[in-house]
Amino acid sequence: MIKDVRIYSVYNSKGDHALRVKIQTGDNKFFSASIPSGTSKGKNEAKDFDMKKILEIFPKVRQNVIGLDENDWVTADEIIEQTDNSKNYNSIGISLALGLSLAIAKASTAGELWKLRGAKTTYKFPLPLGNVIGGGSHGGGTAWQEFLILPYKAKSPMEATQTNYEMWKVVGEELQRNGWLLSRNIENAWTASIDDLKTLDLLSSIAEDFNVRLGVDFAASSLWNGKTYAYKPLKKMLTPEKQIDAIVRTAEVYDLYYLEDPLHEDDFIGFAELNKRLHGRLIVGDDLFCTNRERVAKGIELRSANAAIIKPNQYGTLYQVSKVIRLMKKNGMVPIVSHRSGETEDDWLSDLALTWDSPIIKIGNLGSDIPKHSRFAELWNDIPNKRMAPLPILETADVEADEGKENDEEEKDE
Ligand code: 2PG
Ligand code: MG
Repeated sequence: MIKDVRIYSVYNSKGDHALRVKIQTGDNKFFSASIPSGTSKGKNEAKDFDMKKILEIFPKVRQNVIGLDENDWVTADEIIEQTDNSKNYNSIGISLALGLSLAIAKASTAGELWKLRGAKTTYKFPLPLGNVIGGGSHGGGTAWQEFLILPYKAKSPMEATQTNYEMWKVVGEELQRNGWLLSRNIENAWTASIDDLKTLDLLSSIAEDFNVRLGVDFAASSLWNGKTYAYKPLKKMLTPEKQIDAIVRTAEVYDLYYLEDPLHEDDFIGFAELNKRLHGRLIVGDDLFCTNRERVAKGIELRSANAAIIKPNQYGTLYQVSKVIRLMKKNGMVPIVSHRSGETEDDWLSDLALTWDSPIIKIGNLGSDIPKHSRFAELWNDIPNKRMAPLPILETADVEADEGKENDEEEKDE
């Protein structure tokens, strides 16, 4: 039984406030969770509050949580949702709702969150998608936000982390050697004075030595002005049609495997066109979906994407997010759990990637998301039945949907 709940204002990697929630169970054990925050947020994300407001709301929420059975995390999440009783966590805010949900889920698994959905025959460790050069609203010279690498041949999480780190270092040296290096941004990605395509020229010349596939988070909503995509550094405007053509060309020329938010967050139809034209590559919705169940359902219906970013603090409690993932898997959509650009010391995202069978995890390199990389190294040691997740096979979406069924029965029906 939950005996007490406390909250703290701690820090994230941007130096801003982050919420930490700590619960005390009847046997005097403590479990806590810290919540990150984003910079380039989607407009459909759940409501979040500052600490002043959270402190005002907290006493009422605390009363409802004290006395709950920490071992029944699904019912606890339902009580948290009832306490909020609004559409988008408008009354208690997402940080408090998710912080409680995570702390309780940690308690229900004695701190081993990867066991949340029971034992699996094999645990598939996700491939880490690492950010090497950045721009857009995260800071940097490029219009596109993140230039990403995926070490698809790695045989362990440690090898994958090392590959991403080594390549990040070589990219930095090359930028320096050419006089293009500016600095590092909030995700510890290099920032440079070269444009988007020159950045891809550089990365593709290095990628082969490291066995990585390339990806980009275009974060296109930050370029969209309501009519056109504005590439300020190039003094260029692209109509939606021209943006689609440019994305297709770029994906083919540079053999991009991963394309996140290539269009603005309301263009479900444009996404569907790209998804059709770029067969065999991951077309990923982040701001497009905001992890939101209704938006994901719309994307499935319109075939807007074959993958979606899962950021729990965009949407809701673990139970709510689990339901979104189940919907995706049933429809052959790949879930990709992701950090935020303002991260904390917490490592729950790594555990969730395992419990939710996310074949890819989007996290920073060793310089920015250390706890999550270290958690994989620890769990790789502890879990006997494991392997690295293979690259999702995009041509056979039905196979992916079937694989998802293996865990569906473990969850309560809606
Ligand atoms: C993104 C993320 C994480 P933010 O756009 O994918 O890299 O950024 O947390 O700022 O939304
Ligand atoms: Mg994104």
